[in-house]
Amino acid sequence: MEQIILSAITRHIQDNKVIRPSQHGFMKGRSCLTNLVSFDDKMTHIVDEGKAVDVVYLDFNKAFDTVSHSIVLEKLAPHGLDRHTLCWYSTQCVSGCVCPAGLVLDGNGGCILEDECPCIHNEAMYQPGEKINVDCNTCVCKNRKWECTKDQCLGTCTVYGDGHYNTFDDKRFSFNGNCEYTLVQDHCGKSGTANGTFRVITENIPCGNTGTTCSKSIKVFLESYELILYEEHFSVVKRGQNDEVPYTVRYMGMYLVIETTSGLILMWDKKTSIFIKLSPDFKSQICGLCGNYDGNGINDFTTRSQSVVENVLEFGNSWKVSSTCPDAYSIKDPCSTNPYRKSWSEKQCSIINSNVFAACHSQHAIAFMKGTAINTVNSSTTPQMELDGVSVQHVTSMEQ
Ligand SMILES: [Ca+2]
Repeated sequence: MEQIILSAITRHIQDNKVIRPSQHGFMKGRSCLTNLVSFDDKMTHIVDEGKAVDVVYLDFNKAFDTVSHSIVLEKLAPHGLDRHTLCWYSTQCVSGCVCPAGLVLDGNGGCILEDECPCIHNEAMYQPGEKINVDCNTCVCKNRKWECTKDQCLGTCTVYGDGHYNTFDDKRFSFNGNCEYTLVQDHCGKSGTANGTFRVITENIPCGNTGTTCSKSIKVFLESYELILYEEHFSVVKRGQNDEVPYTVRYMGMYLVIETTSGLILMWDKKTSIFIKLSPDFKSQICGLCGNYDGNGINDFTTRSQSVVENVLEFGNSWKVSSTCPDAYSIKDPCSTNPYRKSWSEKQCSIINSNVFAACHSQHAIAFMKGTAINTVNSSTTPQMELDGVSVQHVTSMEQ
């Protein structure tokens, strides 16, 4: 490559007669010998003419390679060598050149040592040594890679809005029926789970003129206790004799949190969102609309009779508590049944895609967008938008 550039520049210099014919050093076909012959010829001609000759010798050897690059570049520029060609000779950093040896680009136009390379998580950059939390684990950025603790985290099943579910194995689906349904229980008729310790049942409470869900009633069965969460209130029904209370109740911000001694944690926003958390000890030991928690989302549509089905209605209806309650039928797309509300609800929900939530966009805001827009279309009163449990009132006040 250097040879190609050199020959192109040499040709250009020769063609434009930048170097005088008296130059012999570093010229093709010329040497010290041709220099001597030429000098001798000129000198003898002058002597022949009877003139005196004085010779001054200068040793340029010492100046060799000591000429400042900037002076050379300054001299070459007027002879028609453009900026890009001169860049080959420049020792200064100029746009388009690479990082010095041993350094790498940092992605922001600077050069850094390889050890100082950042790590990336959800499109954000983190410097070496910085920590992030992923579920219950902590990850540290080291040598461009995340080094994480490997603690077993609690699994989470989420039920939100108007019949939207996300199972323990992260399968999302929508199912909207007007019966009581088993969300999760640990007595599934399999060996080792005959004696269950808990069962969570949910029922949608319709409102408005379209049958939209405005709240949920939740029943948690624990031994001889029945906990009822309904219309923002919490009540307990106790059956039989059992002095030891198998749960605790506390309030965390907008959530009511029930923690049972068997390891189930239920968070309720007192409206339509429920988060159920379970330790990995319950993996493959549970069943219901929250799936079987075996780490595989594909088999989460397992019916009460333990068969895996494709159809969400067949799956959902199998988890009815009362067999006399009518089956749910196919879900109508509210955007096509209420077209006049579609653009309004999209405008209302566009707040989730606005700058207020810019930092969340790479996380999961967009995934919730569809569900929230549909809920807004359905709602005949105030918008019932929820973003992973954050109400629209929260969102609006944040923006203001
Ligand atoms: Ca599963």
